[in-house]
Amino acid sequence: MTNSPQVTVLCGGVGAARFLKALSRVLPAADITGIVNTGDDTVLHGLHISPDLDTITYTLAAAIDPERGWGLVDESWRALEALRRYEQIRPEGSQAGGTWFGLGDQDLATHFYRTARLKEGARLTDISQEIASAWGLDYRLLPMSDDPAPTLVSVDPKDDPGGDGTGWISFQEYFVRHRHGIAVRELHLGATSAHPTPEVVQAISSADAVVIAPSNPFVSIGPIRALPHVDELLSQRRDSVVGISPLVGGAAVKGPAADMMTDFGYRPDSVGIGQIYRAICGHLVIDEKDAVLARDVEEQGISATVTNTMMGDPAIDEHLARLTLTAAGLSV
Ligand code: FO1
Repeated sequence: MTNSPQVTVLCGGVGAARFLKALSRVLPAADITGIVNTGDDTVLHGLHISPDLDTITYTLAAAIDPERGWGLVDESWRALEALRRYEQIRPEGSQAGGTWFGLGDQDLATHFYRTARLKEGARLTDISQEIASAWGLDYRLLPMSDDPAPTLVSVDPKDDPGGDGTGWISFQEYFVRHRHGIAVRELHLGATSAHPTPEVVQAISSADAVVIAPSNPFVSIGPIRALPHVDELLSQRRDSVVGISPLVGGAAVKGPAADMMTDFGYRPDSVGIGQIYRAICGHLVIDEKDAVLARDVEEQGISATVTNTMMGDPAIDEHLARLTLTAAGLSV
């Protein structure tokens, strides 16, 4: 009997969660490692929230709310509603009791547990695995770092009237409070002064293939790449690294990726994605609706695989997972 290959996936939130699920149709979950962006992490009400880890855990456990794509299905919001009482009386300048970030009653349990374990001195790496086990998952889900690595977003201060006037806001303020509806001028990736964990270094170096999930290249994959040594490790094994484009027909399946491509001077399509990834990946999977772009992708020295990347149907998911691994040189 031959061992099944070990596959590592660089992950943001929703698109990555769907791809990990798709991969489990062709590989045992225990052979799949997700390295998950923590640049989106935030502390609210004293609670440590790791949105991408949560979205992936809940999706793989089939407990995610399918409409929202975040938080738990059949959720109730009584704690958040109760907070509104305090939000009305807090002194000017206080952030206490804010209700702009939706924390459901059951979801709070995850943040309680993570925060309490961090206070006990546990590593986010171990805690994330404990949470995954509590949800019955066999996947290995690794935060990209145990160090804080917050992504900060620079916007026009006029677009952030209640802010401190600098225009620098946290990622969640940009994404949730402003519904990612304002232009981004610049990003500051806290990951540049954080460290990848030994588990992350090992998962990138020793996997049989590395996949870059269809996630935002700047704010989901960008922080993982910004960790010291990660780009170097990926470029050393470029031929077995395959990316999946998050853009289909010039638009993101979810989130602000296409707008950010334009904000940062890239073509908002799979050719632009190829430009961003060409140093670290040898292959790009693009959607069949973008088949005409395959030649332009390949002109950048990246092989292009064209298929349906819109996940959700079991047969399509399995086909995408197989083609992705085949592009990386594996036979599954
Ligand atoms: N996304 C929203 O658009 N609105 C919310 O109120 C919100 C709350 C939230 C709570 C916990 C959690 O784990 C995720 C949550 N998200 C929410 C999703 C999340 O903030 C973003 O989708 C990601 O950071 C982008 O990848």
